[in-house]
Amino acid sequence: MKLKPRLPRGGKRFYLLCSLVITALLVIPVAAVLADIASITNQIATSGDGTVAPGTPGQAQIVVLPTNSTPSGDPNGCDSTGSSPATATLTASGTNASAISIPNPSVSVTGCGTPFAIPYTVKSGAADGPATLTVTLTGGRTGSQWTNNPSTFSITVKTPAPQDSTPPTVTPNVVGTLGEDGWYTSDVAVSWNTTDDESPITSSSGCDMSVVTTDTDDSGKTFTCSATSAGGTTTKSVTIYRDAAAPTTDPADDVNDTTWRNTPLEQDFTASDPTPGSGLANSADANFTLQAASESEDAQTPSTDSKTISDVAGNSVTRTLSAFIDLTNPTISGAAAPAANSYGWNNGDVSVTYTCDDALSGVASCSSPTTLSSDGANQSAQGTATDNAGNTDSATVSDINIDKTKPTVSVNGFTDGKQFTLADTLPTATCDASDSLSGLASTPSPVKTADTRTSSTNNTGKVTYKCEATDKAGNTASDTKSFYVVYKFDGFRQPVDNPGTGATPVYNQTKAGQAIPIKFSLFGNKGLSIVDPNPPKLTQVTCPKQMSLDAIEETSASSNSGLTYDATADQYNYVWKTASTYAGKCYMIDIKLNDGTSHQAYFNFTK
Ligand SMILES: [Ca+2]
Ligand SMILES: [Ca+2]
Ligand SMILES: [Ca+2]
Ligand SMILES: [Ca+2]
Repeated sequence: MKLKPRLPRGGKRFYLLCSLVITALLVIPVAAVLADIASITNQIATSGDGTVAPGTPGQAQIVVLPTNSTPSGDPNGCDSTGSSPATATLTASGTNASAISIPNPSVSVTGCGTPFAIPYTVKSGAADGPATLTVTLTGGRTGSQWTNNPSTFSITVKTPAPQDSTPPTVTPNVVGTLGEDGWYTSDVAVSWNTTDDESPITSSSGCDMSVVTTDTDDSGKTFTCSATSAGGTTTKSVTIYRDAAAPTTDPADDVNDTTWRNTPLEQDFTASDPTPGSGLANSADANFTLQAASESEDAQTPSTDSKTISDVAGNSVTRTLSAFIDLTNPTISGAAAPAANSYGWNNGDVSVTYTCDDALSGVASCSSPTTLSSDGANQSAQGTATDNAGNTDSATVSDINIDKTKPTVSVNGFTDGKQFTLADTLPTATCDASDSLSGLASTPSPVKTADTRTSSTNNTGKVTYKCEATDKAGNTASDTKSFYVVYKFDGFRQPVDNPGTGATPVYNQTKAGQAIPIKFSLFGNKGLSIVDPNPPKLTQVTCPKQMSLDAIEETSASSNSGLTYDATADQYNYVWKTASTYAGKCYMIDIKLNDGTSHQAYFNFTK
C-alpha cells in the first residue's frame, strides 16, 4: 500500500522505558501542505509526541527540509546554511510546563535534511499532566519564510501503570510533495509515532526518522517500525514511491528553425522516463512527431507545434518545434519609362523597372531594370521576384512599341534642280511619304518654302517645295526640292552655230577683228538688262587639234559692241567686236542671262 500523509494529532500519553528512546511523531500541519504544495517553504518536521514517565529523558527530533518551490520572497532551496545558520529553540508550555527541564534549549542549524535533536528531561516526581513543547526556528537566509514555524508537539507526564494488556500504537508520518498516483516528486521524510497509554514503550526498532532523497522504481522503498511495551509489540510498514525527474526526449531540446521556408518542418522524437522512476503516463508518447506546416502569423512569430510528456508521478517536459513558414508568393509589378505617346509608341529606348514586395519573409531578389532598344511593335519584358522563403512570382510588361526610324519622304512632281521655261506648264508638287513601322501620323502636304520669281521683272527664278513627314512615334523627316523657271531659249541663231553634242564643241571660224552678230530669242521682249555681266565673259581656250569648224556666214557692219532687240524677228542681237590679236586663237563666249542660265559658243579666229 502507498501511505498518505497524516494530520497532526494531539499529545499522546506514553511511558519512556529507555532514557535514549526517541519518540517520533511528526507534528507538522500536513493538511496545509496538501492544500497548497507550492506554499511549503523550508518546512520544519519535528517529532516527540508521546507519553513520558517522570524522571526520564526525552528528545525533540527536528529536521529542516529544503523546498524546490519559491513563493514570493522566500529564497529557493535550503534556508539554513553554514553562512546563514538558523537557530532552533525548544520551549515548554501548558499545564505541566514546570515538569519539563531543557538544559540547552537552542541549537544552531546549518543544513537541511539531517535530523537533529534537542534533549529535555521530565523531572522526577513531576505530577501527571500534559505539556506542550514548541520548536521555534529563527534566523537563516534573508527572507526565509519557515513553514510550520513554530512547530509543536505534546507530551503527557504519566506515572506508569502497574499492568498493560495492549501493545503500543505505531503510526507513520510522511512529509513530502505528493504527485500523481501515490508518487512523491520531492524528498520525503518518514517518521513514526509510537504511543501506549498503559505502559511505557520499552524498546523500538526502525522508528528513527528517515529521508528518501533518490528516485525509486515501482517497488518503492519500504520502512518498518516496531515498538514494544508491556502490552506487546506492534510492527507497521510504509512504502514510499519517489520520482522527481521529468521524462527526457531525443532530440533533447526544442527545435527552432529561424530560416524562412515554404515547406512544413517535421521532427520525430522519442521519449522515456529515467530509471528508476514511475515511467511514462502514456506509453504512446514514446514516439511522437512535431510538425509546423501553417504559414507564420508575421515575421516575428514562427509557426509552432508542441507536446507535453508526463510521467506517472506527474512530472512533465514540453517539447516545442518552431519554424518560419511563408507560403505566399511575393508581389512584383513592372513599369515602362518613358511613357508611350498618345499613339502608344516610343521613339527611343524604353526602360522597364520592377517593384517587388513581400509582407512576410521579405524580398530576397527583384529583377534589375531591363532596357529595350530595338525597333519593333508589341515588345515585352519580364521580371521575377523571389522572397526569402524561395517563393517566386513574375510580371510581364507588354505592348511596348519602339520606332526610332524616320519615315521616308520625298517631294514629287519634278526632279530637283529641273528647269522649266516661261513657256512651260509648271509642275504641281506632291509629297510621297511612308513609314513601315509605326506608320505616318498624318499625310504630309507640300509647302512652298521659297520663290525668287517674286523679285524678278521677268518672272524667272527658283521655286522650292518642302515635304515633312512625322511618324506615330514622333520621328520626323523632310525633303526639299527646287525647280527653276527660265527664259525659253532655243539656242544661238545664225550665223553662230551652237556647240552641238559632239565630243568637242563646234567652233565658229572667222577672221580676227570682225564684228560678230550673236543672235538668240527669248520669245518676247524681256528688255535689255537680261545679260549679266555685260559685256559677256570671254575666255581664251586651247584650240583642239581637230576642230569641227563652221564658218561665220555673216558679219556685222557695226563696229559697236552691244545688245539690241529686234521685235520683227523677236530676237536679240549682241554684236561682238573682236580684236585682230585673236588671230590664230580660240575663244569661248559665255552669255549669262539674268534668269541664272548661261549659254556658250566657241570661236576660232584666222588672220
Ligand atoms: Ca498498551
Ligand atoms: Ca520520472
Ligand atoms: Ca512571401
Ligand atoms: Ca518610323
